[in-house]
Amino acid sequence: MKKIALIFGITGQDGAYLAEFLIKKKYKVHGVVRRSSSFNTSRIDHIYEEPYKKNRKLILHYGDVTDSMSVSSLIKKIKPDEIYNLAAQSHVSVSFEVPEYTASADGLGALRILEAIRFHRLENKTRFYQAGTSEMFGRVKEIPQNEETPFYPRSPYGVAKVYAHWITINYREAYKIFACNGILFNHESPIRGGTFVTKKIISALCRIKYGLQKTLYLGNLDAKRDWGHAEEYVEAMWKMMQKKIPSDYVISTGKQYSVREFVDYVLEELNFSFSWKGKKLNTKCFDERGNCIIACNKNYYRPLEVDTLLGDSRKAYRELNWKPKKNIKDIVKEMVDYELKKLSND
Ligand code: NAP
Ligand code: F7E
Repeated sequence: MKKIALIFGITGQDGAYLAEFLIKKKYKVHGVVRRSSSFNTSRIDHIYEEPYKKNRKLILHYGDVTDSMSVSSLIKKIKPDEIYNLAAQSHVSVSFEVPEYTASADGLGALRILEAIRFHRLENKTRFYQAGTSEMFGRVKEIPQNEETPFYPRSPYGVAKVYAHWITINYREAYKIFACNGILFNHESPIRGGTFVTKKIISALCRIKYGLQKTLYLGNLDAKRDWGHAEEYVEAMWKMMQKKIPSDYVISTGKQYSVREFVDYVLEELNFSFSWKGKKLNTKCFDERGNCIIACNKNYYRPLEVDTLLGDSRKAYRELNWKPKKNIKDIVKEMVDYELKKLSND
């Protein structure tokens, strides 16, 4: 019998990689897609199968984690072996603008799924993965951060995810559901959303290189992040779900770089000669002809910042035999190559 997985958030970066990964592992994958007036399935179009096809490996359903009825009826109908809750309003900055929606989708979304598992008496069948985040550490209490580090979230996004984290543990302890939290640090890829800083930097600098754009505007260049590769991180999610006993795991590389250092790597990859001038909001970067190619703008600063994140994934290494393989330069190169190829095809 094939295992059945249900992915909430299948159209996102991680959802797409996870669906591909599970299909390769011979799962039957069900995915939940939000109805949208424009197409939102570009990341999974290559694995999409028409509904009239028999024995499909991938089946899509409309639904939304803010809508209990759709969550509950899908879980009742599909009776999955594994549920991955990747659905979220995942942009930290946007969460300050839509805090209530973020709380409902990112916080209560997890509860709605867990409650459906319990209500339909699937506690002994259905395993649950919650997409937790390093943003829960926020104003960090220790460096590096591990599974024991206390949370201090700094955004409505982080706060909502802390709720989801604890409700997952609560349902694990109260109802013995196999439920685990992945506490994932930033992870990127060529299919990363365009408004996250890595993809924004790479798309803009590639366009600047080819004379299609003049300047890239950014916010806080001093923030430090621990960046890994999304494809490797979805494997860690799956590994957590195969354990005998459910637990929570930090997934990270253990290396951190500032946003400015990330920019440097991209400029080097694109063979720019460049020089930085100024400080904080007045920081600018110039190319060899004296053109200002990067400037800061206060609109891209957040009401509160998470200054530094650095993960300690020794537990994942020990218990899951999981370790990241790609480093920051590999990630930058892969994303730059993808972007340049896209530009040359446009
Ligand atoms: P993403 O690209 O923004 O994808 C989010 C997914 O959630 C999309 O499929 C989105 O659908 C869906 N979604 C949003 N609101 C929904 C709702 N109300 N109901 C159902 N689906 C909804 O995010 P990602 O980078 O793949 O991240 C996956 C998960 O991991 C998220 O929960 C994120 O918060 C968490 N996380 C990400 C990182 C990271 O660095 N990438 C790190 C830690 C944790 P649409 O395509 O229609 O928008
Ligand atoms: O920002 C700074 C910004 O939006 C990274 C999500 O996947 O990872 C992600 O959240 C840093 C921040 O990611 C710009 O202030 C400077 O310090 O790429 P980001 P994030 O906020 O770390 C975590 C783990 C998640 O869980 C989230 O879902 O870069 N920054 N200038 C900027 N950030 C953006 N977006 N745009 C700028 O212009």
